[in-house]
Amino acid sequence: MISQQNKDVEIQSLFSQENTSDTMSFFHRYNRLMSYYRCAIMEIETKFNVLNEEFSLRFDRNPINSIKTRLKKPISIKEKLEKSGLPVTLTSIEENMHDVAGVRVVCSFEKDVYMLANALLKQDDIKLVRMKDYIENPKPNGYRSLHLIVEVPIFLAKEKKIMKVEIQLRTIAMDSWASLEHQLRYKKDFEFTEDMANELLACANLSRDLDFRMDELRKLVQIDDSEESL
Ligand code: 0O2
Repeated sequence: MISQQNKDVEIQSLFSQENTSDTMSFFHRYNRLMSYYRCAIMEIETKFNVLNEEFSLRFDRNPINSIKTRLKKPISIKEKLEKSGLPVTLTSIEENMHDVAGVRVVCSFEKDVYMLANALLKQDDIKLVRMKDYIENPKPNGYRSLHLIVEVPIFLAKEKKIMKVEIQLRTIAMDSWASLEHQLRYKKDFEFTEDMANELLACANLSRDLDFRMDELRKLVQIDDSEESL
């Protein structure tokens, strides 16, 4: 088990560009920033849980299968900033990074992905920074998901902070494909071959067909649970 002290030393070495003459102050500021991101994750997760609850009450079904959240690890933050040639400092994290706080919403149907995204974006405290629709335009490797970068306010005792959160919305089929692809691509001591990439692309096409056919089934039993009727 890594002690808090070891963790602090590790973080300090990662952020060596930061003026760390006042070590305590640095850790305090780093932990405070991460705590703000955790609060932003909680805000977004609650918003999706509220939408799920409302939908469940009105239409007797849950559009959300699961919600996963994560805070980006210090080493991944450093690597991403360095890759973009940006300073590895706390100010730089706040100004340049938009995926320190991540929320992944897994839905039963493709239609629910868009319904939930639209319902969230209509909320007057949410500001859309960027949207990437990899469902409409899948990546060449077959990856599909709807990505949103949003700003959400968090209310502290004496101030309001606006924090960025990356939200990924996808179906169960898209999620299982992405999870398998991620495992294969990052597996150590293992060559990711062209054949495997081709097979993954074929699986992505199958998963798209599966989503389409599941949606046809949904339509057969569908009560009117379109977004407009909410
Ligand atoms: P992690 O650990 O999941 O956070 P940007 O974030 O804007 O600098 P980019 O590539 O424009 O970089 O962002 P994009 O396209 O919105 O994708 C960001 C995240 O989407 C990735 O985060 C992955 O989680 C996921 N993703 C994107 N493409 C793929 C893919 O081909 N396969 C899988 N499995 N996931 C993908 P990170 O930072 O890679 O990692």
